[in-house]
Amino acid sequence: LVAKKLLTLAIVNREGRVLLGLKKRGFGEGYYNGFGGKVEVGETVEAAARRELQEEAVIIAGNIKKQGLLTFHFDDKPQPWEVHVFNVLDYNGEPCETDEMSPQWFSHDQIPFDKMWKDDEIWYPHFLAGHLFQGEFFFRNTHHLDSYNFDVVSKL
Ligand code: 6U4
Ligand code: NA
Ligand code: NA
Repeated sequence: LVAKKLLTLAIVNREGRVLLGLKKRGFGEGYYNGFGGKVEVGETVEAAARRELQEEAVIIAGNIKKQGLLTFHFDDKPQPWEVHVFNVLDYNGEPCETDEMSPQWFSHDQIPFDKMWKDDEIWYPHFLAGHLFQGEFFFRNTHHLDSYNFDVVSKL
């Protein structure tokens, strides 16, 4: 049995703009993405989302809402990744650059999908519309999206 690896992804969404980070190192380097990472042992998924946002963007989340559950299969990794996507409705502090991420605001109609993971253009419109969603994505050679399933759902 191969357990899934649990990760978080937090997207600050305020006043018609989203806060994304240009990832400076590690998995997804060179891509814009929300903030997040691996859930640690003994930690809830929501606590992990808050911690990663603080570590990577130096802001403290207020109200956050879980909106998506995405599963990524990679032909070159044994474990699927289960990524819990959160909408960060408010926060304290000022986004700052860290070792991992360089933060930048994008208006909803100017999200840089050409510099993001291939799945993002499929689910961001639903995220921005406030829908709850689930998806499963199959990647080859890390970056090539071979196939997917995606659904808007009534609960997660
Ligand atoms: P460490 O090892 O501590 O530096 P950590 O920050 O825990 O890493 P990281 O940065 O590797 O984890 O987590 C990957 C991040 O990328 C998570 O927020 C999930 C996100 N992610 C992974 N695949 C994605 C994809 N296809 N589309 C997307 N986000 C993805 O939008
Ligand atoms: Na991370
Ligand atoms: Na981490």
